[in-house]
Amino acid sequence: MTQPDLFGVPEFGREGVSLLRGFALTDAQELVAAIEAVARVAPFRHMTVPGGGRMSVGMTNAGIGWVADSKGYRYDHQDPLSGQPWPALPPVFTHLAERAAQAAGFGFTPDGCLINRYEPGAKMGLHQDINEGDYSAPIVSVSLGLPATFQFGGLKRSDPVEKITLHHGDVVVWGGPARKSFHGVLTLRAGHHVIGNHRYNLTFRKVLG
Ligand code: MD6
Ligand code: FE
Repeated sequence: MTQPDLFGVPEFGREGVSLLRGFALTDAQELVAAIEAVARVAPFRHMTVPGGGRMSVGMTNAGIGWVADSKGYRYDHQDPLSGQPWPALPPVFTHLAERAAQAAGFGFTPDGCLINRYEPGAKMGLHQDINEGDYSAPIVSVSLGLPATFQFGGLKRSDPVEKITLHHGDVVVWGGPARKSFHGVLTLRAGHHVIGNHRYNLTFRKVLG
């Protein structure tokens, strides 16, 4: 069932963040098929971060891609595994991201999408998304599959965090004063879901200013 936009209601009233419950539900099957098509060309991989750790979340990209390696974090047109350009943004991705941004009051066309795959046990530590060229653009985040606990903090790592469960089909649009907030995902708990027993997250960005 599609639920209404909950922006501004007590469940989640943070300025600059809109939680669109179920916004991607009607497109979910097509989105998953598109993710799997991207992953046949550019497989999910566990990137190594500059400190030497291996990320527990599997990642791939469409459009301009986010890459981590021992030298740092950056955006790149090419997949370092293949030396080929990342697969193009599937039209179903772009269209959904544009509609979600519009529903949240932003004009936005993404040029890149980081695709995260969480198996049970995977997590993402608190971080800021600060490698993009255009901070006036929001980030549109789509959750598919198993539910996860998302943590929203403030502009400092030490600021208190608020937790919210993101379910299959939920979309978060995140911009303006919230754009550089710390955030993360708690360890994914095992469960069963019709799309597979994992979670996908799509984060759409405007990388080029
Ligand atoms: C995730 N999301 O939900 C990871 N970043 O799996 C993010 O890191 C994220 O959801 C910026 C804005 C929205 C997000
Ligand atoms: Fe992020």
